[in-house]
Amino acid sequence: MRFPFLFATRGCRAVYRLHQKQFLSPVPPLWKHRSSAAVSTQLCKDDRSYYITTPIFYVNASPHLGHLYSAVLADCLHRYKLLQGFNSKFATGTDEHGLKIQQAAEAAGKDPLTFCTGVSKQFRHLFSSCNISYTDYIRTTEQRHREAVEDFWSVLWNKGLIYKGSYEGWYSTQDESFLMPSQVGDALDSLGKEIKVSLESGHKVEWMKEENYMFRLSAFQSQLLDWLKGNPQAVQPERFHQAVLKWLHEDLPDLSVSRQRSRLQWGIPVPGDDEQTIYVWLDALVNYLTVAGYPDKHNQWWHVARHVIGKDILKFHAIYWPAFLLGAGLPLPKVIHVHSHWTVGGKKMSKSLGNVVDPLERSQMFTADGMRYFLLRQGVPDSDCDYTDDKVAKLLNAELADSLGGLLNRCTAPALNPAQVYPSFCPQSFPRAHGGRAVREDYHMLDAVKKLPAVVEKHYETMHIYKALEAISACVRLTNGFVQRHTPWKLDRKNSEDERWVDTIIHISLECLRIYGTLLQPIVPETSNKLLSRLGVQPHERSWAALNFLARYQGMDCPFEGRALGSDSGVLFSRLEPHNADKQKPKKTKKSAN
Ligand code: ME8
Repeated sequence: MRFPFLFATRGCRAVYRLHQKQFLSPVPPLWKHRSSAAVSTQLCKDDRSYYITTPIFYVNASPHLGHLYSAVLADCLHRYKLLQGFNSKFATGTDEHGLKIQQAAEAAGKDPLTFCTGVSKQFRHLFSSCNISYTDYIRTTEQRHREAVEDFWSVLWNKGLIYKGSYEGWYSTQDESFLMPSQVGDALDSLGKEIKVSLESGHKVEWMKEENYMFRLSAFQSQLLDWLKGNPQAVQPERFHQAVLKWLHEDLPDLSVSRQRSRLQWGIPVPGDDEQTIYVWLDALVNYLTVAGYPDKHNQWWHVARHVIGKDILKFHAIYWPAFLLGAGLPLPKVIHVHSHWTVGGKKMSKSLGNVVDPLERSQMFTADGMRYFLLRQGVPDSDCDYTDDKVAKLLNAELADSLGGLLNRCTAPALNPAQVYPSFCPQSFPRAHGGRAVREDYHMLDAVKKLPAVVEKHYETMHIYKALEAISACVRLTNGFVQRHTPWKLDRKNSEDERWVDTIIHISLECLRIYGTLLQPIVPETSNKLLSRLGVQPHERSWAALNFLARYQGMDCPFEGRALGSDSGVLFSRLEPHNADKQKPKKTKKSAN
């Protein structure tokens, strides 16, 4: 028996035609899914486990700046949680199946696995060059992943959520995505031929019609709405949460989750049907479970999963993935952290425009920490940002070399700190009540630095890293202002009162630097290490719990007071000379962005 379904969308009618052949069992009751999500929230309350992921990246082309950005964001959150004493798992990796990869391997004249291994290694090399401290690097061609996908498929199948049908509609191989007619527009290809493209990505789409397996996505519309309405933090920032809600108020047709093997060989066969290959997005999304230990050992990690993704793959993560998970009776991700895109010269990076930024090359030019700092300081999750080499050089010179590096240099230079120690704080020079040598602005600075860890924590939690860095940078400026205001180099160390004041100024400045160095560890791990080592701060004194700014001012002991500084290993961050910055114009590259 056949049941035709017609889907109408914003004026475009009846283009998706789905013929249902089999109906195995009724859709499981809604309350079942709700209870699993509710349990997950409950379980998480006092949990010290944290699990963060990046998208797994397609291996059809070399890594580009956007890939590094996602990885740096996730790495920053992972490192931050470790500093807070969490047990954190951080996964990244490569997405290696699907038509797009099959075609790229063919074009390269390589067998698909050899091709994938080569590009996957490039991603790994980039990530290790940029200190991306993942704890698991997954490739979807691994056996452990295949087993997880097969199990996951079987669970959905056994629950009657997958059925054999036939799909007719638009498909974009570049995006590996099915599109509604309203998402498709007209365009001309490079030869002037009329083609259809995805309005969102600009990639070419083709009409496809084939027998395959369908997932009952439509059955989950109201549960997805309930989840999003009940968890306003589930998709962040807010504008993306709203975008998902909007999509969910439109049609939600069932989703094709396999392709005919004759068209797509490079993928995991459907269990029990060798004529069909599992749709690459279902395959890819399950990677997050594979890493967590699915199907047997995922409980510790799965209920605390957080995904960092770009805005381009929001629908897959905030609609398809939660629906699959609800179907499988698994908890939903705690948060989907979405970020916007990097453009170059105001345009999307693309091979044809020749404006693809090679992140490895840039991290060699600007150092790994330099690129990390730039991406996190300038990248705004809510809106697209434009990349230029000039901006990188200017920002790094101003904030890492001059402001932070200059402050460290001043306070540790033998001229001002001849004993090379963390000098004493004198409460009479800087009393809690006014009356010493400190002025109003100095109290304001102390107050700002005291509050800084809480401010940074708030922004790290919501992945507004640029706001955390803005706050740190403002405090660094205040500390530089403090030193500048009191010109300690003009004071006379032979006068004991002056000496106590000079020492107090340096003590406070080093305390500020210790706070900045500690808070910056997730952003610029090498530079922070250099800074903290120079201050003589031991590795076990670098956690969030050890922050405790200016204990002496609070009337407590300071473990650093009187301690010898660490050895001088040179400038904190070398200035980039303007002529270097000039040379760093975007080059044409052979590598592709999409
Ligand atoms: O979509 N700016 O892989 P992908 C910032 N394999 N980030 C960008 C970016 C840009 N211009 N371009 C890409 C896939 N990204 C799938 C994912 S997950 C189960 C499967 C980042 O290689 C961003 O995170 O096309 C985006 O979502 C991701 O790379 C897409 O990488």
